[in-house]
Amino acid sequence: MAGAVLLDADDYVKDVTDPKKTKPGVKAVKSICASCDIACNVAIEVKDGKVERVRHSDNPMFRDNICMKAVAAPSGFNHETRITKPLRRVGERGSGQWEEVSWDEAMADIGKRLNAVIDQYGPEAWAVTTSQWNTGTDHGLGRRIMNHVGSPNWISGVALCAGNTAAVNRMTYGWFPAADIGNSKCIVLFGHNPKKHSWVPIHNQIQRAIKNGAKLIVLDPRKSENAEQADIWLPLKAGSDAAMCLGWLKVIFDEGLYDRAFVEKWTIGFEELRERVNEYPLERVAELTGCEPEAIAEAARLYATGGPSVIPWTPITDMQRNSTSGIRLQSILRAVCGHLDVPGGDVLQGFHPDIVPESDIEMHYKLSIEQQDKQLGSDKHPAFTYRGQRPFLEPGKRVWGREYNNQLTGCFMANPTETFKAMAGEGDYPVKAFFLLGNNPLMSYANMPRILKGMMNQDLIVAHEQFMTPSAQLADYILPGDSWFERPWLTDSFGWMSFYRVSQQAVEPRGEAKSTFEFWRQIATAIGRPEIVPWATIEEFYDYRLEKTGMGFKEFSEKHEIFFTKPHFKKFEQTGFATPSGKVELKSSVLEDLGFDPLPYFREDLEPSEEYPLTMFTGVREDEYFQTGHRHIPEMRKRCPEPYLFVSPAMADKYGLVEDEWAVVENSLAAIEMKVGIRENMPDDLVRVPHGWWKPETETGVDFLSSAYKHSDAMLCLDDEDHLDWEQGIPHLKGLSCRVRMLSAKDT
Ligand SMILES: Nc1nc2c(c(=O)[nH]1)N[C@H]1C(S)=C(S)[C@@H](COP(=O)(O)OP(=O)(O)OC[C@H]3O[C@@H](n4cnc5c(=O)[nH]c(N)nc54)[C@H](O)[C@@H]3O)O[C@H]1N2
Ligand SMILES: Nc1nc2c(c(=O)[nH]1)N[C@H]1C(S)=C(S)[C@@H](COP(=O)(O)OP(=O)(O)OC[C@H]3O[C@@H](n4cnc5c(=O)[nH]c(N)nc54)[C@H](O)[C@@H]3O)O[C@H]1N2
Ligand code: SF4
Ligand SMILES: [Mo]
Repeated sequence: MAGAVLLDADDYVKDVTDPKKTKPGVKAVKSICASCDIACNVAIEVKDGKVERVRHSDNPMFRDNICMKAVAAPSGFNHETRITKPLRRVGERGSGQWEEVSWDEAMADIGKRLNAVIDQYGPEAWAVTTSQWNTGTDHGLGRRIMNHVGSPNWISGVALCAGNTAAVNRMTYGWFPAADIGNSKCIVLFGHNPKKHSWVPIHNQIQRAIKNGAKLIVLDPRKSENAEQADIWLPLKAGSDAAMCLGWLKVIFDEGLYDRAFVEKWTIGFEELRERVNEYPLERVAELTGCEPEAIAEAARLYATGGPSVIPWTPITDMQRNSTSGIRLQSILRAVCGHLDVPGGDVLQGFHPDIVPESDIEMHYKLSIEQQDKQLGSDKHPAFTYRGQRPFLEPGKRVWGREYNNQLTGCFMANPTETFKAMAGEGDYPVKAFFLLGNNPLMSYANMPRILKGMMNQDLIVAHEQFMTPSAQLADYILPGDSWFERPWLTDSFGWMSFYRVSQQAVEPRGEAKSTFEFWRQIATAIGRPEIVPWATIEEFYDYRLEKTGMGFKEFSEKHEIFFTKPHFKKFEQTGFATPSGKVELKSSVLEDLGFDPLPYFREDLEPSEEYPLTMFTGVREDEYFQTGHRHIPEMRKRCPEPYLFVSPAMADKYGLVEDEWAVVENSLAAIEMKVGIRENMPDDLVRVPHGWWKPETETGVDFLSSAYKHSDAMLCLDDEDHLDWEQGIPHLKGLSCRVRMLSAKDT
């Protein structure tokens, strides 16, 4: 880590906010940062084909949206450890030894071996994991090829983050709404904690709304940065969000604070919901959540009457064993309080009328129903699979103009746990070929030991990556991925909102790095199906998508930084909702038909045991890193060199935990090592475990995995049925039992 300067976090962005500081001879290129998944518009300054610096956008609309990760990005992408040539495994899987090959050689072999797996086991034996946003240019092309070939087994980190929220929101009102934070009068954050260096645009929107008089309600067991600023802070128990929502509804119904006219005209199942909610009197909710009844009631009243209010999307309820109920309850609150599709509320945006969306590029209709039904997880946990989302095809067409509306890419996914079981030989059928693009799957789902077993059991693993991640270390081929400096980009806001933004290519790719667009184009050719991706270049592909605007990509990207139509509210008054009934389904017909409780409920939380008396959650993102990435960047690593667990002073006293010393966190699955951070704002019964730690500077190969065994939270994340949400089958990361002790000499 030599040479890195330790700056105050804000110093990184202070210097880059003044465009006058652009040096002579330097060209500023319009770009979108993809160093995390919120995609800020920024500018890249280029001289002699090299990136000089990343600074804020010239457009005043985006001026404040930049964080230190963007400023440090050149250091990250120019790093000596970046993979710049295709690599082929030498020796056994996970040997850690590689030889350089050409793209052509790699593709020829990959195509042959993928076809062999498909011939022997069927197309469903090919699974892909990706995270659309990191790679930017995937644009649904992976899905398109899989749909043509016949595999439904696509998974992504969005199963634990926003993709699943989209799928579950559809069960209530047919589309996942986006919060109009800027015009809102009351903002409710369920744990979600955007900061100056963590999703800065959302942080800025919240700050502006507060300046304009909006109230802030924060639900968080820890006094987070947003909780500090809140008008009401509810320090609820980890994992109890759904119980809290039931309590809010109880107050709102009992006190008549809901929008009666909307409920009568636009909802079904109100009486049944009301009966269910009556099972949750405030005393019970207070016990389940650990919050004061009066504070719960006060927050509920403010949300219902202080509007227009928003409940912005939060990943916190995406990762709980009550996730489906939690997400459904948030959607029900929006609807019954009249905050749905109104200015300052949660808005159903739909598609942009003039641009071909990724939902169309994916061509899901090409995948036969027979193959769709083989999707792993469909039977046990169908909520976001083809089976669970099929009832929305006809309503989607009626309201939004197309059958397959793949919002946040989360509406037609296989279940990750079931996919890893199939890879490990523990499923209904084998998965034998696994592709990973811009995702570090070993560490970004639950139960890393089983993911490892599954990966070691593959005939073919192909990684499209920038760095030698623990997952890439297990591949047969690693193909070098380009960076967001090195490609143009047309983003469609995750297929969630109707606006598009553009990024221009600033510099040439390093070495032989290529985009995911190019990766998929070459894969289609390698398997003998070039017609599936008929565009020769990404610009040509964008030209096709933009045809209706009358502009090619070049002109479009020069003219526009953001492209949208005028917002239009209460569209449901013309079209109804995109649910089977056309109404807001407080009682979900789809969940009922799938054999689940159609009403939201609270499955009481897991009790800590004598052996594992503490409760932990994974989360509180570090400002310096995005997810499992960036630990190689010296400037960032110097600021945050080691993984830290957080405990309260009382917990530290009780268990003899010493600040800045190494401790062990363990549960029934594994034990990992973290340094101890004693934090006044932690409650006395809760441990914070950070996500995504490995050390790129340490030894590679399956025996070491660059210290991922030692530090990855995924080692501790359980995925037995007790720890999975019933409807979706996603794991409980907010309220796991564990114990903590100091690391002793015998551990090392
Ligand atoms: N156990 C556990 N799992 C989790 C979470 C958790 O807290 N705990 N959090 C969940 C959440 S909130 C999310 S959003 C997901 C995130 O899941 P992902 O967004 O998939 O994040 P990572 O798994 O860190 O994988 C990112 C990888 O992409 C690579 N990469 C970055 N940019 C590019 C690019 O342009 N091209 C290519 N080819 N590669 C690129 C990086 O080097 C990195 O290795 O994970 C979820 N999974
Ligand atoms: N710098 C940086 N910024 C990022 C990311 C990053 O990796 N680095 N990742 C991005 C991504 S993909 C995501 S999803 C977001 C995640 O970021 P956030 O949505 O802000 O989530 P976290 O930081 O994991 O945790 C937020 C809060 O949840 C609280 N919490 C823990 N358990 C519970 C619970 O059961 N209920 C409730 N209500 N609260 C709970 C914690 O105390 C914590 O204060 O950040 C994004 N921004
Ligand atoms: S918050 Fe930071 S890392 Fe994320 S997109 Fe914006 S500038 Fe990039
Ligand atoms: Mo996320």
